[in-house]
Amino acid sequence: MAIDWEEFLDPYIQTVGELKIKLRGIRKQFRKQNRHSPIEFVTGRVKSSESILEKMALRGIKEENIAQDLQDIAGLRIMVQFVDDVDDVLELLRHRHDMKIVYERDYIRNMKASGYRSYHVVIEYPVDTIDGQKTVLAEIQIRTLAMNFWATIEHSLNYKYKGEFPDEIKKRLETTAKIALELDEEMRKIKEDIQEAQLLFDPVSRTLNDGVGNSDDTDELFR
Ligand code: 0O2
Ligand code: 0O2
Repeated sequence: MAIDWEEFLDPYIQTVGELKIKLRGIRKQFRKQNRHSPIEFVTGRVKSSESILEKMALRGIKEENIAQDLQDIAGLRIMVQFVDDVDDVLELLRHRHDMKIVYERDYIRNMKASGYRSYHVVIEYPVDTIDGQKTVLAEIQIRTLAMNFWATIEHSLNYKYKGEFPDEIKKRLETTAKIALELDEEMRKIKEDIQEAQLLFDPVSRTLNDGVGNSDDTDELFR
């Protein structure tokens, strides 16, 4: 029996649309309060029927099992500035009442052999349709800008090589993954050092700034 793709994908399209608005809304709320947002930006996509069929064939997934076995038909990506922000985003997601986390895959602490790093959560998300409520699975990938930079480029190169990188390229990609990891670590340290310095000097600078009118130039990152 052929799948009616439009009917099948509709709830996923709705899910991605709703989640993009909700997750971008979190960023807006932080910004309004002049607080550092753990979310930098959000993207989302629905897997195409061609990619679904390809993955089904690759993994031997039967038609009746796609909704359960293919967890990233609805895919959201949350980009963050610092590695620590990943935990803050996870906390935010865990406390929400409109979704339920069902799986977590931590490829940040457990980097993939390719060099890929990201934190994946699979959620159950209920969508209201005119035919009633339907719960679908969606995958949210949480990653820093450096992880995203690496994964985006590796993914596009992968496409060219159809997943079969020559050994030399594989090695160089592993090296760049290590550089991205070091970049994240160095950025984390810089942030910590600046925060520490601010804690030490802030009372004085505030006193100095009093009446001068420039006491409000602290970056939102450190509020
Ligand atoms: P703005 O004003 O750019 O912040 P849509 O749902 O129509 O808004 P669409 O077409 O589905 O977006 O695209 P997608 O791929 O889901 O998301 C694109 C959003 O991610 C856009 O933001 C891009 O600006 C943002 N984006 C993509 N790459 C980067 C990046 O490297 N840095 C930053 N800061 N943002 C990026 P918006 O929400 O459309 O609005
Ligand atoms: P897309 O939509 O093109 O990104 P598997 O799919 O076999 O790797 P699993 O358990 O289904 O494994 O899912 P997993 O590993 O939690 O997440 C798979 C998704 O993570 C991939 O989606 C990629 O988006 C991302 N990913 C995983 N490994 C890599 C990697 O080595 N490089 C890059 N760039 N991304 C990776 P898809 O299905 O490949 O499709």
